[in-house]
Amino acid sequence: MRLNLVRHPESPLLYPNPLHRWEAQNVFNCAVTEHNGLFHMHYRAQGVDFISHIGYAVSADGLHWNRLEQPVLAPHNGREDYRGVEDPRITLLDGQFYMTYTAYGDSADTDYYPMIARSDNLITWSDVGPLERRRNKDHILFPEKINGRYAILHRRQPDIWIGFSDDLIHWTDHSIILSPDPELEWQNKSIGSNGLPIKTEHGWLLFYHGYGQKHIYRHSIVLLDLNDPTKVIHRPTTYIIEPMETWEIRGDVANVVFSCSNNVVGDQLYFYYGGADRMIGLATAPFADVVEFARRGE
Ligand code: BMA
Repeated sequence: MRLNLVRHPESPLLYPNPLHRWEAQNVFNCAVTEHNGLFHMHYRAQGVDFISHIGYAVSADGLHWNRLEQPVLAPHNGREDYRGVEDPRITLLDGQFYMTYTAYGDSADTDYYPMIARSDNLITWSDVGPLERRRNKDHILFPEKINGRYAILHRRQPDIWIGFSDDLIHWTDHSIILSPDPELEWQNKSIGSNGLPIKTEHGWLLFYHGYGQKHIYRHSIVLLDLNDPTKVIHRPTTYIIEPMETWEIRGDVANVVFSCSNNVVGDQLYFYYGGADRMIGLATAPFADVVEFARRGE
């Protein structure tokens, strides 16, 4: 069995806004959080200076969005002044919202850091700290503790790692859970996690992206053990979405679909993604098919 996500007819949903300097050039990789009957979107945006900010939009249906005039997260740590803050992913954990984002500096030794921030209201954020002080990104917190400890997925290139913590500040016991499959041309150079892992009775559904020599970003799913997510239960070899539309093939970075958000909305999967690092799109699939693919897909 294979799975092909279907583009929503109203997609792309969000475009750059030339009236706002900070989001005039590109709006792309976003996290969508469904909470108290509303959809909240945090998205990466770039202005003509290409410094990334995190913007916020709200929606009643997950399709039509109203944005704030100002970003909710701007470079604020000195080291991010060069490239900014990127790729938000959001987890509701212990009654608070956590945003994991990439802080992109310019010096060769720091380059980019994996950051964690906290919020009560999804608008004002304060930093908890970096997951670690080394090149790392594509990090996302699990929505609950696992065996009494916080758990986080992250990416020390080219692999997907997991780490654990008692306090969200000190992270230990890091190990690789998934490496690029050398047999699969579409992902044999690098892989990384997408959005929040989804808990099912069969295990954690982890959406991940990968690319090969041609640098085309594609996505698939892997099923992880519920109590021990270092264990892979099933790993289909096919992908579920690849760049096809003009705005996914041509944009700021060619041939990219990149997701930080995989939501279950009713009985559907809502897979929000950036197209060619320029616009925001949505693809869907019946969630039952997604689970079946994760369990037994080719
Ligand atoms: C990754 C991240 C994403 C981006 C992708 C494709 O490394 O920087 O934000 O969408 O590259 O350019």
